[in-house]
Formats: sequence, structure tokens, C-alpha cells
Amino acid sequence: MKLNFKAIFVVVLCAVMWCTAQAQQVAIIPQPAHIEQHSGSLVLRADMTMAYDAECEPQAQYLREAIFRSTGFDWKTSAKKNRASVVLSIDAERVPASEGYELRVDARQVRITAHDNSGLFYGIQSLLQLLPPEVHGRELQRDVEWRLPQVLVSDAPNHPWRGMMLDVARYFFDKEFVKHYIDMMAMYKMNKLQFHLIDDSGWRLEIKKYPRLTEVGAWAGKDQNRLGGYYSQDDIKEIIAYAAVRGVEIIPEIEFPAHMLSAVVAYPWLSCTGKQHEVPRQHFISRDLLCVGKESSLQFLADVLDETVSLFPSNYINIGGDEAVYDRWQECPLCKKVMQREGITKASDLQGYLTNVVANMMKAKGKTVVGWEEIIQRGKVSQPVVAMMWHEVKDTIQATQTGHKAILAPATNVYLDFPESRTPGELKAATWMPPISLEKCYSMPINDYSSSSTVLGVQGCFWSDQFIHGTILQELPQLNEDRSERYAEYLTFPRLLAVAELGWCSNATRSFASFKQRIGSHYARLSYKDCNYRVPEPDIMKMTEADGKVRFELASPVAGATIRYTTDGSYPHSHSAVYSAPVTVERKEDFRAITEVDSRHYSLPLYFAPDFSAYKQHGDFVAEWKPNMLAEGKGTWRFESTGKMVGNGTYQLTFVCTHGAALSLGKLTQYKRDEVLAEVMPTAVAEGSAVVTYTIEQSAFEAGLPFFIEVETNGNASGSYGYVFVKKVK
Ligand code: TNX
Repeated sequence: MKLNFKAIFVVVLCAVMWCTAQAQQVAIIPQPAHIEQHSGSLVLRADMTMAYDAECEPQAQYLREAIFRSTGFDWKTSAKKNRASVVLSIDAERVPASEGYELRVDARQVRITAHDNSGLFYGIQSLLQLLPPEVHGRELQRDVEWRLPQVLVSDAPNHPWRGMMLDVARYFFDKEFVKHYIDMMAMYKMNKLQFHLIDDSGWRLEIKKYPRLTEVGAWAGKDQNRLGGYYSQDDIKEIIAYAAVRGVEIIPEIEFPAHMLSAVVAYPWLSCTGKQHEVPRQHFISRDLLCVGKESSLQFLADVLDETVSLFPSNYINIGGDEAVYDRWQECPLCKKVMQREGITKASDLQGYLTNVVANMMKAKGKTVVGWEEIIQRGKVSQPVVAMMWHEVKDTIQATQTGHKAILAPATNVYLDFPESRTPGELKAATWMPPISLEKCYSMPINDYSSSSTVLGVQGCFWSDQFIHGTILQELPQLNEDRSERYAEYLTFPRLLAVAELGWCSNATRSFASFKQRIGSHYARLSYKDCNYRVPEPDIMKMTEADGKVRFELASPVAGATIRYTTDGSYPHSHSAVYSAPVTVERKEDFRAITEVDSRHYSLPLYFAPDFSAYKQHGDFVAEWKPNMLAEGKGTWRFESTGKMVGNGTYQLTFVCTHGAALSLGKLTQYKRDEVLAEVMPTAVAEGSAVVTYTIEQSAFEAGLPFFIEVETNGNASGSYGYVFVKKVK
């Protein structure tokens, strides 16, 4: 037989090219502004060398260590840039955009040229993301070919502010976790950490002039059972230095006039009343504010801010300012005096006055004040400040109209303390707003940045009041180690990657479809970084309903993961059938499928919520009752309504009996945690008592608190089933 060598050669060549192409899929997050992929690659070796300008030293060291840790290659420094295999330089003329970089990989060399040190760090991150995921490993990885595709990336961020807020006040995350969080932000080119150091439930920053802030204010409970902690000034310096190499600026947040009960516990004279409180163990918004009328409390503020800004090199200082309730100021003779002196008529406008005083004080130190949106909404503030818009994106108009800047941090899209889904089995998290899926997070509207923009960028917020002191996490015995930290990661990832892309990319380069495709290979990178994440449910590529049957075509959202499924409504496990081709079932509720990354990491099953379209006129679904939830004769049924009646106004709650015995319903009581808010009788009963409506006037809504409804029931003896719906009518 005569072998056709030419044909064999072509086949082999094609196979090699196909394999290389498969392995070399470029999937950088955030998506670079410009990227050209060339054919060919470069394989890293132990005998490579690095050359760099002296000013690149911190980032060169970072790269050398990252490469050594995972590959074991101990690259030597070379003096000759044209001979070295990796060349790092800073050249602001060649790369004019701030934080920008150019990354070139050709057949013999990697070159990163950046505008500044941040840009250089970002070029290195893109380089690492071009290598196999093992490069992020914390120890030596064996049998990996460290192949880089040949590329030319030229990249710079669209928005100058790409932030995360970490709430270390409600739950104390230790120094190591904070560093890890910063490292993860930096991997995705985020550059600002708002460090929420103070809240009612804890004071976390050592202030030498006021030692009781941390001796007393950092701890809830007593003796060996006390919980909490704080950062010494040395810890802070260590965290700042760690962040600086990674281009992350740390902006300390010193909250006032509300959300600072921990300071009032330490020094009761700070408040108007002087009342002695305890550091709370649950989400709580203190009504005892910092007194604006006392010289001593203003001096305290000045001293604390002085010590804080001399510790943190950032040009910004965040003063919090959210959610104050002004009754105390209204009643305080000293505060009233200030109002008179300043010609202020509303107690709430005292906050604007205080913001101005502080903003002027900070300006003298070369610092700009940042705070929650309330700082520009309570009276006139003449010094330009930066407002963190946490309610609605459209409210940034207020900043434009008053000459301030703004950052988008809307709870609806970028509050990562909300769960991703309503799927049964989802870990508990904040409920005062609906869940935020990865797509919803990614789809936050944001305009492209220009130097005249009001909006400087975007900031994700990670609050920890919902699992303060482990109260929720005690329910998760399987997460025994660092459970709160793992849980914080579960909520933060993968959504942090979406927030990163919102800040980095222009609208022209941002696309959820492309992001979805790129993120698939990032889960492995997160794992090598030892970072927990929420495993996404399988993607439904196509669902066809025909002849009373449903056909599912699925795909794994995680590269390399397996999909397992059941068709009898049971929960899939590690021995369930592996999905390899479309599956047809009779009822879609009976089809369940999970994404299995490994035996310990898998998603929740796909979930199909019941169809409520027949009840549309009653509003949104709140709760469901079944016979086993109710007493046989007279009794009360209690259910949670958190997140269903967001904001003050008039609401109609409708109880619809769907089958079984119609219930007779009596008095309804609404609770905010333990406090009774309303007691009402039905306002309408229809369809032979199967549809009962109540009207509730809500005037005491508070974000972050749980709400409950309790209703008197009678007549479940023969079994009753139904739904509760809510509609806002005013
Ligand atoms: C509202 S957002 C708060 C925080 C809570 C958060 C919980 C904002 C400025 N204030 O105090 O932690 O809700 O989601």
C-alpha cells in the first residue's frame, strides 16, 4: 500500500492547529478595548529572563512571584531589553490613557508597555489570563504546558472608578480575607475599595486619640463570647501596601451622623441624649445620631477624620451619611440652636450643613468627600462632593444639577448581598429587594465616561448585616471552616466579574453574550485562586413544547463541567444521569438538572416557578399556604413578606384559595422584625370567601430589616390551599 504522506501531513497539521486553537481561546475579563489574535504561540520556559525599568519593580516582582509559584520558573533579570523574554516598561507617551497598557506576545517575547504602574499591573493580569488557569494556583502545578497565544492587546479602562464596598463593620473580616478580596478585585482590574469600617454593630479602625472606639466599640457581647475585632494602624498600613502594588486605592468610610452606634456605645456623650447603649448583634439602624450641637462631638469628628486621612493616602474620604432618622436633632436644644444660627428650618438639612463643614475641613487637607447619596439630598452642600447613588441610576441628575459627581451603586443591580435567584435551596441573603442574577447585574445602564461626565464609574456593594455574627451561617454545618468568608465569596462571585466589566468597558465593547462565553473558563481560575463562587445552573439553550411534551437542550455555563439530570422531579446527585443529548419530558416541573464542577461543587437544580398569570389582577406572588401549614380549627399563619412591600405606601394583600376548603380569615398583623406595624381586618371578601383582601398603609419601611405577616385562620379542617399576592395601590 502506498501511503499518501501529503494527505497525512495535512490531516495531522489540521489536527494540531485545531487542538492549539481549542486550547488558546482568548477569554479576558474585562474585555479589552482592542485585541488582535495572531497565529502561533509562545511557550514559557524556566530559562527565560525579564527586563524592566526601575519604576516597574513592584509589578515586576509581583509577576516573578506569580510565575514562580505556579510554574516553578525562577526568571532571572536581564539588563538587555531586546534579549529578554519578558519586557516591562512605562511609557506615558506611547500609551496615553491613564491605567492603560499594551501587551504584545510574539514568537520570542512578551512586552508590556503601560501608562503607569496600574496599567502595568493590568497588562500582567491580561497576560496571566492568556495562560492556562493553573497559573493562578497557589502551589507548583505539574505537567502543564505554559502556552501563550500570540496577541496584541491595547487596552485602557472606560471609567476611572471601578469599585467594591466591603462591609467589615457588621461582620469582621480579618486582614487576610481583606487582602484576598483586594487581590480578586485587582485580578479583574477594579481599582477602588470602599472600606466600610464603621457601623452601628462595630468600630473597626484603631484611633489612637479615642482608644475606647476599639476597646469597647469593636465588640458585641461579653468575655469569651464576644464577637468582633478591629484593624490596628499597622494592619491598615499592611493592607494599603498590599493594595497599592495591585492598583487598588483604599477609601476609608467613617460613617456619621447615623450608623455609628458603636462609637456612641464607647463615648455616649457623642449623641444628643447621652444614653448608654450596647453594641447590637443584629441589623439595626440607630436613632441616636452624632449631635451637631455639641462642640465636643464635632471635635471628635475632626480628630477621627484627621487621624484617618493621615493613615490612608487616598485623595478621597468617605463619610457615609446614609439612612439617618432626624428625630433626635429635632428635639435637641443644642441642635436647634445650630439650626437657628445657620437659618436652617428642617432638622434633616443639618446633615447638609455638617457635610459642608467636613468637606471644607477635608479640602484643606487635599481630600474630596465621598458619601452615600443622602449627602447631596439634605440641604445645600457648596463644596463639590461625590455621591454614591444607591437607589436609582436616574437620580444622578441630582448630582449634575448641584455640581457634584456621582458613582453608580444601585441596590437593584450591584448590591452583592442579594442572592442571585429565588430557586429553592438558594443560600439566605438580603431580601428587601428582588434577587440579582448575573445578567441583571451586567445589564445595569451606564453611559460611557468622558471628562465632563457626572458619573465617575460603578461600585458593587457587599454588605454583611444579613449574616452578622454568623446567625445565618450556623445553618450551614457543611461550611465549617471560614464559613462566613466562603459565604461572602459565594455571594460576590461570579457577579464581581460583571461589575468589573461595567466599569472597564465602553458600551461598544460590552455584550452579555460575549461575557457569558468568556466567563465559562474563569470558574477554573477562581478555583485555582482558592475563591469560592456560586456555580451557575445549566443554561437552557432551547426549550420546545410540542405534543404535550417538553424538549430541553442544555449547555454547561462552566467550561469542563458535567450536567446531571433527573426526570422524576427528584434532586440530581453525583450518580444521576449525565446529560449528553437533548432530553424530552412530560412535565417541565419534573425535569431537574445541575451543573457539576466536581463532587463538592455543583449548582442548584434548574427550577420552573409556578405560573401565576391567572392571578395577575392581584399583583405579585408573596406566599403559598398548604393544609400542613395551618391549624385545623382556629389558629394563626405566619409568613415572611420581606422584599415584597418595598418602600412606604398603600398595599393590597389578597389571599386566594385555589382549591380545598375556603378559609375564614380574621385579623392580619404586620411586623417589622418584632415590632407590630399594623393590625387590620379584611377590606373585601369575594367569590364566596375564596378571595379576601386587606389594605395596609406602610409608613415605616426600612431597608435591610425582615418583615412578617400573621393572619388569623379558621376552617382548615378539610384542607385548604392558596396563594397570597400583593399590589401597591398608592
Ligand atoms: C441598606 S445601602 C443600607 C445598609 C444595609 C443594606 C443591606 C445603604 C447605604 N444602607 O445599611 O447593610 O441596606 O442590603
